[in-house]
Amino acid sequence: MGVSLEQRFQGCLCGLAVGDALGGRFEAQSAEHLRQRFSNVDSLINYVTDEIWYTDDTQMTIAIAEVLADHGEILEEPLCAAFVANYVPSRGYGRGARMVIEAMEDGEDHRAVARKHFPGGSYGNGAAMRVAPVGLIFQGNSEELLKQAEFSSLPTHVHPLGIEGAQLIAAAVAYVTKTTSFDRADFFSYLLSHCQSEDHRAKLAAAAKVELVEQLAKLGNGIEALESVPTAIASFALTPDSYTETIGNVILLGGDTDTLAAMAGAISGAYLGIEGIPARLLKHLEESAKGRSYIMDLAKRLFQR
Ligand code: 8NA
Ligand code: MG
Ligand code: MG
Ligand code: MG
Repeated sequence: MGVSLEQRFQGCLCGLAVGDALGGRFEAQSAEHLRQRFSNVDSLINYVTDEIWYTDDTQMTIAIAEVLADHGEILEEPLCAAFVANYVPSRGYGRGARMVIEAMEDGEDHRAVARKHFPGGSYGNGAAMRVAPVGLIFQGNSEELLKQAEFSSLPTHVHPLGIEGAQLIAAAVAYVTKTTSFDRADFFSYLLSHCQSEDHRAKLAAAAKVELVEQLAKLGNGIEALESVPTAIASFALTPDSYTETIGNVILLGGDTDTLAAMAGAISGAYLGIEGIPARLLKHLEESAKGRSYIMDLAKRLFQR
């Protein structure tokens, strides 16, 4: 497969944004309802005929990518500043994330808010949904990859499962960015080698066994890292050669559709490159100040790093 590294960087960020924007149209709907509306993935994809707008998932990913492009690593202060600068609450943020970012905005002790709002910190998928650029930049160094993924989580997610979800998505992006011919068994053993908790290990083992679209649902479609990260990974591994199947199959699960498709889309785009995303979908991605052109350019800046 002749995909350049630069195309993979663009594929990853645009794959995330398009997945988020398409999935965002169906957030919190049920699988039953979606299955009635769309008989298959093609009908879901064909539904896109006008501009699609991304949500918090892409907005926070842009913040992380900006920090990496400027500094080459995750630094807490610039990262919090970038979260605040990119914050548009109407894009749909998790309850905890909103409180933490607003504390940052107001110069309050946001770390205390992040630790206290949920007991033990947030195990939501908010750190995982935004971590993909870390996987692109630190693809060559596992130890640094895990550390940087953790740093990118900590401002909002201090719960070990919230952090580990981010580490797994970063590892998946790193793995596929280096891969030209996808080997499913090797992919899952790589991910397991980057995973400590019994909870995520069990889910990853189940994800590795998924061979039919119908089996994805049992992995979960929720807002928690554990109920969405393994699902997104399994969807990519099921259809590595199709971006639309990878995002479409998780959107049709219902629930946290934007985040499932953002994570699955980032991995798929990093593997297939920008050419793997149908031009028709890409064309409909919002062209706002930080829309399609900005995201493409940000991917270039990251690549030059
Ligand atoms: P978060 O940190 O607020 O966590 C998300 C949710 O997970 C919380 O609201 C809780 O329900 C639950 N949760 C997390 N940790 C705990 C805990 N320790 N104990 C009990 N419950 C807990 O936000 P986040 O950034 O992790 O969330 C990411 C999600 O928020 C993504 O799906 C994203 O798309 C967004 N989101 C937005 C909307 C919206 O308003 N449009 C709806 C759902 C999700
Ligand atoms: Mg969202
Ligand atoms: Mg405020
Ligand atoms: Mg979501």
